[in-house]
Amino acid sequence: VELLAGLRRAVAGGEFVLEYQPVVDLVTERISSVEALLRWDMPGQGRMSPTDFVPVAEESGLIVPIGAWVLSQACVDAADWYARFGISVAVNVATAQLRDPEFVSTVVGALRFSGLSPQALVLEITESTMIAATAAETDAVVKRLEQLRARGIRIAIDDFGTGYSSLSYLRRLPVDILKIDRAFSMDGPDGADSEDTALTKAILQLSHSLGLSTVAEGVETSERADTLRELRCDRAQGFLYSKPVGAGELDGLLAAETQAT
Ligand code: G
Ligand code: G
Ligand code: MN
Ligand code: NA
Repeated sequence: VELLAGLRRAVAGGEFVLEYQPVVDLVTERISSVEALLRWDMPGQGRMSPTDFVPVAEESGLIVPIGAWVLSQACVDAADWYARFGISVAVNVATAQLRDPEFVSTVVGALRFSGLSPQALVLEITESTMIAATAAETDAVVKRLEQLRARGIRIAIDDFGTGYSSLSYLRRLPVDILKIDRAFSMDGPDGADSEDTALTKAILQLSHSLGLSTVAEGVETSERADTLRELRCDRAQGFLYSKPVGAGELDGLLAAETQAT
């Protein structure tokens, strides 16, 4: 209850900030996009991680206004990076946002306000979006995603491989990008064990045969990056390249990369 009251105040009080984690092209090793990650700076109490407050925000429905703020802030920040560096931005979208009939106009509004090109925006949804949804809800979500894609916005499936209905879900949802969960890069000496690598290989074959672009999450070692490159994974994200950083720091990373060429 206390957390919920705090979250209500946070929306109005400007207590949220965004960090950005680079996503690197495995061939060029340059930043091609960033993922926006929400942080809550509680006055006098430090920063709280989204894993601790997003579930509460989802249950209470507060994720809808919070998510609208995330979208508009991320689009404003990314408009500059896209213009200067061609970088796109990925925003996490909760199930409650996708079920909101106003969601398409919220996204379109954020693009208009910021001037960001729809081609520079990716929406990350998770496999759990379809679990416990009625057929009518599923149809409504699919229709919204199709409307967004028709405008040039891309859709990514986040944390792929850890949910329940991965394959049927891929058939149903209009998606462009598949993000392989970091669980597949975490367990062994090169960051993954042989079983993880076999599964990663199968996921990459599947995604490529469906014409999807691929991002591996949680890449912490150059050995893992080499394996992923050999398996033709397109892009990677993880501590090997950068942890999530503030907008100012990301700006510095992008500028340094441009100077290096
Ligand atoms: O980077 P980090 O440890 O903070 O992310 C933890 C989790 O919180 C991730 O699963 C991520 O998808 C989720 N998350 C981060 N930012 C947002 C956001 O803006 N909206 C939603 N719905 N989830 C987010
Ligand atoms: O949206 P998603 O569930 O992918 O959220 C990304 C989460 O993963 C964030 O909490 C982020 O801080 C975390 N993360 C990003 N890179 C790495 C990594 O290389 N290793 C680990 N263990 N966590 C990571
Ligand atoms: Mn994500
Ligand atoms: Na993820």
